[in-house]
Amino acid sequence: MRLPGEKVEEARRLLEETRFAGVLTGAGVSAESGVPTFRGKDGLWKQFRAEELATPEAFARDPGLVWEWYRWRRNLIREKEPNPAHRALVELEKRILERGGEFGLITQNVDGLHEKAGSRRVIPIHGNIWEVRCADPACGWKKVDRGELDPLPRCPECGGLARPGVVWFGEALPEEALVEVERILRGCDLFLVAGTSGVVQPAASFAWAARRRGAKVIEVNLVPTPLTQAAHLAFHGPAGEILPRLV
Ligand code: BV8
Ligand code: ZN
Repeated sequence: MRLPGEKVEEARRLLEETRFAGVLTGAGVSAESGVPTFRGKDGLWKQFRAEELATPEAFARDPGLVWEWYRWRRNLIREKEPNPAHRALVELEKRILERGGEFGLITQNVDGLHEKAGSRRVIPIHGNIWEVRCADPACGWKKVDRGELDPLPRCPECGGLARPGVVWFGEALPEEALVEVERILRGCDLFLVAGTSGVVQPAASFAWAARRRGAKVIEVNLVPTPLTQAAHLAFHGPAGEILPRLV
């Protein structure tokens, strides 16, 4: 059993030597900003179930209820600020790019806090809760709107229903995001997974894919997850404390 100090030293060495780092974040990275996670004890979905709300079927059945949940979440997180976990990832990106390395931050989070903290190479694979778009894909209207929304927002182009600009269960991830993810998984020599329960696919398979291609994997999460087995180094505790120590 390696002493924590040795583990920290080894993780720091990997972060200093990497030529191409990939990162995957989940709700745990935003937890210390006061953004509720999905499945933890204060989980968002405790009172709701994903199948009831974050699916096209739920929206077709009761768009008002689905919008009520997203408007509640938007109001809850609008004033939240990035925490030290987000800032450590901004610092990591800056250092790696400054020394001519490659960097990509894949996030499952839809709260926009990585961008708010200053991360540049962000790939939001599950969309953006601040984006509103036409529910009819043929229409194509969309807009980032951080304001208060109507109970049932309409598309100004075609008058149809608008929907949150996020990826629901059963929906494919954006093609351009998947292309970028593939480039990272193929090229990275280090893959850092932070604040995700490793349940949702396809994101939960990224660390395994990176490891299979020879990358070193580091996990930072409050508790062990199915991804702990994929990690060469796993740190269990708050990301807001651990990430700044590693970076
Ligand atoms: C797809 C956007 C195919 C919306 C989200 C079986 C049955 C049914 C479906 C499936 C199935 N098996 C696989 C599927 C597919 C499904 C899936 O994975 N289901 C799971 C539930 C089994 N996946 C999909 O449907 C995906 N699409 O597969 O499409 C396809 C292909 C082609 C054509 C058509 C279709 C789409 C998945 C995207 C769903 N959208 N979000 C919204 O936000 O409302 S997912 C949602 O979960 C969020 O994005 C969230 O980020 C994500 C993952 O959750 P986590 O981020 O990990 O958060 P969680 O709370 O779970 O964990 C937080 C962790 O942090 C915990 O471990 C906690 O301990 C830790 N933590 C807490 N505090 C801290 C901390 N760590 C560190 N520090 C702290 N302070
Ligand atoms: Zn429209």
